[in-house]
Amino acid sequence: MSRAAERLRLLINHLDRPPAAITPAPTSAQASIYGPPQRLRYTDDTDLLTPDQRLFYEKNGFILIKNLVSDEDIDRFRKEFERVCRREVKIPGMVVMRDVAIAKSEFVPDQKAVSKLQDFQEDPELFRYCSLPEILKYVECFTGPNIMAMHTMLINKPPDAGKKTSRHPMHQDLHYFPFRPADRIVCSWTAMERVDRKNGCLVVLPETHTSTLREHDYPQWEGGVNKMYHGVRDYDPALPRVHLEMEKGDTVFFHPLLIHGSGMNQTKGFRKAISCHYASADCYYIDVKGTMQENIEKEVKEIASRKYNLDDEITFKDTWAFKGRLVQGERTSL
Ligand SMILES: O=C(O)CCC(=O)C(=O)O
Repeated sequence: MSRAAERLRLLINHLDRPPAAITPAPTSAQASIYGPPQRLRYTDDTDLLTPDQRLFYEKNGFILIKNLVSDEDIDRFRKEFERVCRREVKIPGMVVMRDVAIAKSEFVPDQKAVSKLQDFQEDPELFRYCSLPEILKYVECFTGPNIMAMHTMLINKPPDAGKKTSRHPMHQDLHYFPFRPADRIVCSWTAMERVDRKNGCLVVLPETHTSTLREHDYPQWEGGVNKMYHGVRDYDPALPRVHLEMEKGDTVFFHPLLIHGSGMNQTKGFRKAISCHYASADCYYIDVKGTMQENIEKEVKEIASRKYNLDDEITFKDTWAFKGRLVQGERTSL
């Protein structure tokens, strides 16, 4: 057993112990409650995460790793983003999203600001992010060794024009995914500059990854809401929240059921982050017909059919199978 695994075993044994109190000697039924340590559900032992880090993720549904991606790589991603905005490169399949309210772009004047690039799997420079060994070694702790990059984004949160449209409603990423099991999916999100409450850092509700998928829809926001930005219909606003303030290169890994979102960008700068959702290649597709995910299925199919001129032939599963890319191991299922 590795040193980390041994320490974890000791920690779990410690946590599993009954509270220190004078109790009668356990009966055989009670003794079984305090039997062998529970298997950890959300993380694997790959000798990378320390026992404390594993327990933190198991309990909270996220973990922040400082200084994981180099400045040099981030500067290269930024340059490629600028090239896309200036239309110097055209990437097949990439979706360039524009903010509903901001009518001035960073790199192309007199245009709506690019708020997000989605599906950059055909852009070799941006897709390098998804194959970075320093990211994949963490991803493997959650997905296991066969890893698919399923969903890629570069988020460029624009300065808010006063309508609060730069906010991202609180949501669970699993709402968008027709594959399971959820515990073998993880998101990596890397800050491309300092992110804090002023420019709209990520906000997470710890421990919500242990609950189930909730109903999502467009929030009723007065100033409007960006396309595909669905939010959880009802969650307890009193739940504790953590604002993830991060420096350039810091990376957070989080579970797809963790409720999260991001606040308004109250600065004049565009807040940038790059992100990928990974899934174990051993995951399987599900049919979302008749489930709460039907609304997102309908929207995605409409967009894909329009984009590829395919009428109704394309399925929700097709849209995912088409953009998923193997980044480690074997493409066993997805
Ligand atoms: O970067 C952000 O502001 C939030 C991104 C996010 O949660 C998402 O796109 O699902």
